Amino acid sequence: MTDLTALTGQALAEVAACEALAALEEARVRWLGKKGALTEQLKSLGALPAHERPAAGARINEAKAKLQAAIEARRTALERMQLEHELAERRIDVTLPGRGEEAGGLHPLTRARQRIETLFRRAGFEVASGPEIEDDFHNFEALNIPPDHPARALHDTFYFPDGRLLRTHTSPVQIRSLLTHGAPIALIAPGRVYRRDSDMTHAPMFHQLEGLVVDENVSFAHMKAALHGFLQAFFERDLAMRLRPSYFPFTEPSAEVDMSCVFCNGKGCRTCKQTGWLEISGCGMVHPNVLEASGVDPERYTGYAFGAGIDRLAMLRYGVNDLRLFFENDLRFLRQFQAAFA
Ligand code: 2U9
Repeated sequence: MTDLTALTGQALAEVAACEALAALEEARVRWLGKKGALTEQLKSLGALPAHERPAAGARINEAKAKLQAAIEARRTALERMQLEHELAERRIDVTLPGRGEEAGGLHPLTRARQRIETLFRRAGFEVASGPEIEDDFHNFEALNIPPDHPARALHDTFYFPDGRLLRTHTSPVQIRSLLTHGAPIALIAPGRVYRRDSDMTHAPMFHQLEGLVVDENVSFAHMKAALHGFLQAFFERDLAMRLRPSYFPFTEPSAEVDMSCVFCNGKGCRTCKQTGWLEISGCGMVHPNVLEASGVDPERYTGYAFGAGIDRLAMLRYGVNDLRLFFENDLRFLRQFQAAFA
């Protein structure tokens, strides 16, 4: 066996001379690692006569423990030196003011949607949602829009190669709800919808609110009252509403919903093009074919449905004159909604 005392002395001296943590780690591996000099000593014990082995082993372990302790002590000292050095180099002025936290806010379209949901829940409606990628049946067929129907052209649909599509309205949510739960039912379906048009007043993705009530003896008068009540609650004012005859494949009879202009109270202004009225929604009695396709007996049940643009409702409530502002996420615009309105 090499002289253990001399070897230990050399190791301790090397450790004491280390000026950096990396060098200390190298020394540790050199002496105590798997192939380290002191570890090798333990391996050579086998060469000694059996009665000498326990004492020699104990001495080697003692030397290893001593060196280990010296390395730890040196590491602590080097770490402290490094910290002190860094503290001296990088001064932090703890008296400087903090950067501050800015309160976030909900997007105006989210606020409008939540407001709509609260009002309809209060009136006994459920809030339903469904997939944005739909199939032909739920988006068109079940809504009385067969493949050759001219209304398909108006929808300007985004198709996937496999024939699936981005829903052009949230009506498929109602179809799915009817198929799953049947009648009676009262729900609204707010959500994103997609159409291939984009200009000053149209975005390829916009937000729709649709509603559906199906029960025995549901009438056009129920629909009119529900829509008028909603508009007055949403805009928080006593506004007038009128219905004009219209056509949708999924409702019969169908109507366009106008409300008195919220900017001029019906007197006539730029926004309502001097008419005193704003187009806000479409509605009608659910077509018997639609009830049938959804597994509901049209002889027993009737229903009403309506559809409106959430983006348009939000523009009118918050006085926003350009739809694109909702999609640009300009903080100067969004900040104005932080606490101003519900
Ligand atoms: C089922 C049955 C009937 C939904 C309806 C409208 C009238 C309507 C437009 C308003 C502006 C869409 O956002 S918009 O472009 N919608 O006028 N939507 S009735 O009718 C349904 C829906 C589901 C089962």
